[in-house]
Amino acid sequence: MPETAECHHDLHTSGKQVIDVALVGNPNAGKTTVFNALTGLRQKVSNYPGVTVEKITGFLEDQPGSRIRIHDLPGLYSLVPKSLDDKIASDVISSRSDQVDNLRLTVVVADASNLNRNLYLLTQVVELGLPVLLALNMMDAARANGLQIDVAALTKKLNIKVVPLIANRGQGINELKDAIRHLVKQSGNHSPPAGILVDGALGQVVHPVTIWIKNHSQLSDEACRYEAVRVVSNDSAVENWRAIPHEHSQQGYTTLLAKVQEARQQIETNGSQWAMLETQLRYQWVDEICRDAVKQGTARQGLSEKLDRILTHKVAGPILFLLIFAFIFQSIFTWAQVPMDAIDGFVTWVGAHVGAALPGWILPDLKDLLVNGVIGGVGAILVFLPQILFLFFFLSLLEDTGYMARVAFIMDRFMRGTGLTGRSVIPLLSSFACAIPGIMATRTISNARNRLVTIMIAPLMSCSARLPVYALMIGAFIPQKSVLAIFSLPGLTLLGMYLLGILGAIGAATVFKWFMNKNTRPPTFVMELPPYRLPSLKWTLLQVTERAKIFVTDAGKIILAISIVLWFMAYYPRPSAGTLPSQAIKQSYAGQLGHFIEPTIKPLGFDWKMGVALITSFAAREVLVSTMATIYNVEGANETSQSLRDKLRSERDPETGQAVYTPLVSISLMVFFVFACQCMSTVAVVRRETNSWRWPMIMIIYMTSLAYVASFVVYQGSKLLGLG
Ligand SMILES: Nc1nc2c(ncn2[C@@H]2O[C@H](COP(=O)(O)OP(=O)(O)OP(=O)(O)O)[C@@H](O)[C@H]2O)c(=O)[nH]1
Ligand SMILES: [Mg+2]
Repeated sequence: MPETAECHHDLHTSGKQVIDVALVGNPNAGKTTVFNALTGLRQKVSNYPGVTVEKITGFLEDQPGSRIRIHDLPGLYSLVPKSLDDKIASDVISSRSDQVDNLRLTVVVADASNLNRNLYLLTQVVELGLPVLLALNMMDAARANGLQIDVAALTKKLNIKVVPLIANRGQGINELKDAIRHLVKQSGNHSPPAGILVDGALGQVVHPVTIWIKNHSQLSDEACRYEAVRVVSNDSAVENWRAIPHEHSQQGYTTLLAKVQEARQQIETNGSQWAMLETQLRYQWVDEICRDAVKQGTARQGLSEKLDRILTHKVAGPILFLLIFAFIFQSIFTWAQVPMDAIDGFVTWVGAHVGAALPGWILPDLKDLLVNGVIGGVGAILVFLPQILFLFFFLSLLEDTGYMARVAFIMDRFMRGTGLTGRSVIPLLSSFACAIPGIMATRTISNARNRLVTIMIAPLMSCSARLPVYALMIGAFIPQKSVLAIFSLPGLTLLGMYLLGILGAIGAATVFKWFMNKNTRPPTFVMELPPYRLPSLKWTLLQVTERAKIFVTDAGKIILAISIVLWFMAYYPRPSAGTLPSQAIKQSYAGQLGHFIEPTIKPLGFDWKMGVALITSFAAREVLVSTMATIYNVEGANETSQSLRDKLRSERDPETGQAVYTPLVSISLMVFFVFACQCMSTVAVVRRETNSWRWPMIMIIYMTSLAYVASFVVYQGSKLLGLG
C-alpha cells in the first residue's frame, strides 16, 4: 500500500527539503523490482506488462534521514499517453504533476534484452532537459539472448550515466544508489545528452517551424528543433500551441498551421510520411547507438517460443488452461487439509480452554461473548486461511512465470463477442485474488467504454473472500469422490464455481455492450508477451505472506466487529429459564431478523440462519462463515467441540426432522455467492474509479438480482427435476 510507504518515512524527512527521483521505462522492464531494491519496500512485481498502475513512493534506503524520494511509475512506451496509467507516468516526468515538485533526476529503467525499443522512450525523456540516468536492467536476459552490450560505448554515445543491473538478484543496486546520490547533488550543471539529429535536409524542412516556435517560447535552440519535429508529425502537438499568446500577429497560430502544412508537403514530396517522422528519427538514432554498443552473438534456442507453441495453441491452449486451474483447485483442497485441521483443532482448543480458565466472577454473558462471539467468529474464518494462501501462491506463480499474459492471449478470442479484448483479461484474472486490485488494473485499458465494462464485471470473478464460503459448503456437502481417476469432485465443484463466475462475466459484458454502444468494433489487442521466467520462490513467499497479513488484519477487523454485533443479536434478549436452545435462538434479535426475511429466501432453499448470514455478508463475503459459527455457538453453547462443518451437516429441521442443508442447498448458496455483490470495499473503489454513484449502484442491483435469479433457478429447477 502506497500510503504506508509514505508515512513510514515522513518522520525522517520533516523539515528537510526532499529531492524527487522518478523511475520510468517500458512496461515489464523491472521498474518496480528496482524500486523495491532501492527503497526496501515490497511493491507488487510480476511478469506481465501493466502491473503498476499508480504512482508509488518510497525513500532511498540510505543512512537515516535520506531525503531522496523515489517514485515508481506505471510503464509506458512513449511520452504521448494512451491510457490513464500512461498519463500518470508522463505527467510526473514532464513536471505536470503537483505531487512531485522537486524532480531532479529521471532514471530510465530499460530492458537490456530489448534495447532498441526501450531506448525509444529514452530519446524522448532526455529532451525534457532534466538529468537522466539509464538503468540497464535484465543484463542476464540480454546475455542469454546472445547480446553483448558495451556499457562504456553506450555511456559515451548517449552522454549520460549508464548502470548495468540484474535487479531481481540485487546486482548493481549499490552502484545505482551511488549514481543517484551523485547526480542529484550536482544538478544544474549536467552536460546535455545527445538527442535525435534534426540537421541537414530535415533541418531545412522544419526550419520555418523551428523559428516560429523560437519566437513564441523560451525553449532552447535544441528543444525548439525537437518540438518542431513533434509538431510536424503530430496533430495534437500542433494543437498545444493554439493557446500561446502571440505578440507578432502575422506570426500567429494560423501562420504556424501554414508552416506545418508546408513542411508536411515537402516531406511527402521527398517520399516519406510526415506522421512517421518523429518515430523514424528516433529509431534512426537508436539504431545508430546500438550499432556501436550492442553485438549480437549466438542466441540460445528460444525456450519461450517453444513453450508458446503449445501453451497458446488454438486448441491445446484453452484445454491446458482448464487443466492447470483444475489442478490448482484440487490442490487447494487436498494440500490445505492438514494445516486447516490443525488450525481448526487449535481454535476449538483455545475456545474451550479460555472458557474454562476464566475466573468465576466474570459475567457469564461476557464469557459467552469472548468464547462464542470473538474466538468462535474469528476462528471460523482463520480455518480457511491455508486455502486462501494456496490460492495466492498459485496465482503468484502463474503471474511470475509469465503464464498469465498467455491466458490473456488465449482468452482474447472468447472475449471478442463481448466487445472486450484480451486487454481486459489481466484485470479480470487479478480479480481472482481480489476485485479491488483488479479494478485498479483496468487503468491500463485505453478504451473508456471497455474499461467501464471491465470494472462492472470484475467483481463476478470469484475472489479469495468467496473461498471460505465455497470451502465450507464443499467440505461439508460434496463427497470426496474421484472423477476420471485424476480429478476429485470437490476440486471440480470449486472449478465449476470459478467458471460460472467467468461465464457470468462474459454474459454481463455482452449485455453491457448492447446497452452502451452496439456498433463499435473491439479494438485490436496488442500485448507484449513477456519471456517465461523461473519465479523466485523467496519473492513468491514474501508476496504471499504480505497478502496473508492484509487478509488477517483487514478482514479480521470487519469480522471481529460483525461477530461481536452478531453475538449480541443472537444472545439477547435472554430467554426465560427452561426454554430449549433452539427456541431461544429463534426468539433472539437475530432470530427475529432471520425469520423476517425467511419468506424471501426460502425459494432459494435457505433457512433463517443463512438469511442472517446473508445480510451480514453484504459487508464482506467471508463474514457468512463467522456469522454461521456465532449463531451455532450461541445456540449450542455447550458443544463447541464440534466444527462448524459438522454442525451444518447434523442440523435438523425441528419440525420435520429432515436435514436443513443438503448438497443442493449448498450449491444454491454457492451460486448466490458467485454472483452477489457483497463487498463494501469494492463498491467504494468503483465509486472512486468511475467518479460517480451511478455505476456502483447499477453494480449492486444487477449483481444481486443475478444472484437471486440464478439461485432460484438452480434450487427450484433441481427440485422440479427431482434432484436433491
Ligand atoms: N531475468 C531478470 N528478470 C528480472 C530482472 N528484474 C526484474 N525481473 C523480472 O521482470 C518482471 C517484471 O518486473 P517488474 O518490476 O514488475 O516490472 P515493471 O517495470 O515494474 O512492470 P510494470 O509495473 O508492469 O510496468 C518480474 O517477473 C521480475 O521478477 C532482471 O534483472 N533479470
Ligand atoms: Mg511495476
